[in-house]
Amino acid sequence: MSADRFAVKKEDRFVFGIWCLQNRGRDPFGDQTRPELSVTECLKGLAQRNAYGFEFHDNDIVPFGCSAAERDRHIREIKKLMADLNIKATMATTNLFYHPIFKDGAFTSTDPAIRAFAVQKVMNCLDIAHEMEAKVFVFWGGREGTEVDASKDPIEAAKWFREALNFLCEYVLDRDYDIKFALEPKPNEPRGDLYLPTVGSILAFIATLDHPEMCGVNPEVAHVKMSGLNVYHEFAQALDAGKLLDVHLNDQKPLRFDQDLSFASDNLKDAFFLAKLLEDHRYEGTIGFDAHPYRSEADPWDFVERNMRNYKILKAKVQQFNENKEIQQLLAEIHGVNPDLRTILGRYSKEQADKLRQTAFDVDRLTARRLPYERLDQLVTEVLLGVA
Ligand code: GLT
Ligand code: MN
Repeated sequence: MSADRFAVKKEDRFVFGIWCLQNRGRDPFGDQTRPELSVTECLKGLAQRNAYGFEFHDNDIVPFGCSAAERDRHIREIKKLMADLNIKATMATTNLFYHPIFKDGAFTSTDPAIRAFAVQKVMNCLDIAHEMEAKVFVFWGGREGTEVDASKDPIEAAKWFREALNFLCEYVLDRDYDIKFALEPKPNEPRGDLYLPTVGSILAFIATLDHPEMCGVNPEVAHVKMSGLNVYHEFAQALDAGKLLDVHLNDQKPLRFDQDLSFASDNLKDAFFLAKLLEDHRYEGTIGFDAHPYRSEADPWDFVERNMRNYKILKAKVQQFNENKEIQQLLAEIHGVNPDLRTILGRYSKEQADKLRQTAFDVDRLTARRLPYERLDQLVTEVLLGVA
């Protein structure tokens, strides 16, 4: 038997949103094209393929409005299945976007009763997350936004959003749950404009919360590309801040409607650099995929397999990049200049400032230095195309 070097292992920590597997191929212009899988079928299929775990919304596993007894039964059954299949629930999130009650927002609805209902729904979901031992709890503000800016003041909306999150942080502390919050940015869709559209806006917002240490970011490739931003840089911003708690890998053609394509199916280079970021900096969270099989697929399994496989292939390419002699020589040349000045800006002191003032710079020489980026970039292309 020939060993597949890209065979998925538990330690790859691959997880999928249940909603991705249950996606029925419906879109705004057409009806469903395949049957919805049961949660049991989803978990069995993931376990068979060695996925580490799954992410879920409250209503993916407990129907909206069901009784307490029904809720308990669903959770009991799912926990048994998880134990039998050796598969973990790694992230939980609340569906605050599907039910029409949230048509003008959940935490940022203009109606305080709806805001309170949303917080109550999240509290119930936090209880479920705790029971399922999910440690990351995502907030994707799918309905938090506007089409009509006359309808609400964004400062007021931010205040409501903050109030809800502060309340929920206290709830987690009060219950002593081992759970952290991860906010997921998106620029638009389903609302005309969503609040908290980018990683940077979320980081700035977190700094205004009562418990910033409990909150981080869950960036998604497609959402970054919908904004026309750089995927590598956006994810890096969260990682640099120590706030990258979860990731949603997928793909997307830039500046279009939310496509939720498979990871690395649109732009290999973007995907490569994202894998490089996560591998080089030893990101420790799970590798989550949030995408949909093409509408033309009869079931999600080729989709599941290719997402995990693409990550593993790109991870191998990252290693190849890091071990490529010519690439490393070029990088050493680019970064190896003026070693004696490397720490001059280190930490400010009067002496350091004097030293800097007295340093003479050869502007012409610095300007003229060689930056072999055409060659460097070509080598990336050759690594990716398998000819390096
Ligand atoms: C929804 C959305 C995703 C979010 C999920 C969490 S659900 O499908 O498109 O980006 O991560 O609520
Ligand atoms: Mn997502």
